Amino acid sequence: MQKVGRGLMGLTVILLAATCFADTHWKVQGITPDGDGNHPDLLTMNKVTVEGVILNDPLYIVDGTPDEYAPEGPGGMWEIYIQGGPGDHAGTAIWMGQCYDNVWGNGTYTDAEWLAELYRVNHDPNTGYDFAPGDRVRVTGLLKFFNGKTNINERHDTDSDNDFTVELLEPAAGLPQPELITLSQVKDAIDDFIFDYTRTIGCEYYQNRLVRINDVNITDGTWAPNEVLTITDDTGRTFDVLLGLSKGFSNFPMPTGYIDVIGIFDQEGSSTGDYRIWVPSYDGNGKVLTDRRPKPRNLYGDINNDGIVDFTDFAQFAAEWLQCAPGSGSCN
Ligand SMILES: [Ca+2]
Ligand SMILES: [Ca+2]
Repeated sequence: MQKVGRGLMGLTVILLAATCFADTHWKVQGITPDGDGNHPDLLTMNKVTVEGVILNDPLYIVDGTPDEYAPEGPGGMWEIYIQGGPGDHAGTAIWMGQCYDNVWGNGTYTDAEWLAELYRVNHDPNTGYDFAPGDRVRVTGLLKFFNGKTNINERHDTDSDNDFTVELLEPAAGLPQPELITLSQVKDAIDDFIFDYTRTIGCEYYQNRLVRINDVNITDGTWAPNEVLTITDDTGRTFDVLLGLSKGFSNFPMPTGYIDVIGIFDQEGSSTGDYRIWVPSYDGNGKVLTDRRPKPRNLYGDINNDGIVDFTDFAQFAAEWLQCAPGSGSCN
């Protein structure tokens, strides 16, 4: 009897470890008054676990193309943002690069190894399910503070001990409703960033989460993938919008007049500034800078989404003939 009891206790401990020990994103994103990360495991080899909903397709924000000889690193990159659920008002970026020797790290994945790593983190290890925005997942890995936020990554080291894992909790849970904010909540009257290290107000409160800003104009910048636009509201406050790598930013014209913007509230640069809204993709709707996801009208050959299958679609098809998406498994 005693043996059975102990066995059950052991099983209970394992189950608890598997289900209950997730950190909140709020804790992971904790900062000092100077804006630097203060999670205790930034200084240990303890892996932390967070749970939340995937906000983006990695290929829409960073280039995953293998390049093991990238002269200045990091070669291919992969990044997703995970947003916490109710009661956990924060989120965490999960990042991976191919060549760390040139970017303050150790080791380089060969192109084949890199594609295998991409495949590994893009799929649930237990079922092979292919992750997409809106899936709820559990991420376990090491913490590293970089340029204003605490990320989960490999600490720039290809040693498999430094791997992080992404596991499926709920497929197609749905993207969170973007939180509606105004620029006056993140910029002050003289258009400086509002930084509050307690994260009660200002930019840090929204970091790594999906937000929506209504009724702004695009007033500066370049309309093309991976470029930065400036948006301005009627009070004169401005904000940077980083466009993702989606071909939507070249295939469709830039929306004009008053528009709304939906994107990931991001910080990259300093610890108390350099905030931006990162919009991964655009579907050409003309009103909201966002991608409402595919609208194929039951015409899967309508690549440019204009409601007719014709030579414009064929040209796109021909231009991408035999290209493959890194991490999909088709490029190996
Ligand atoms: Ca920050
Ligand atoms: Ca078409």
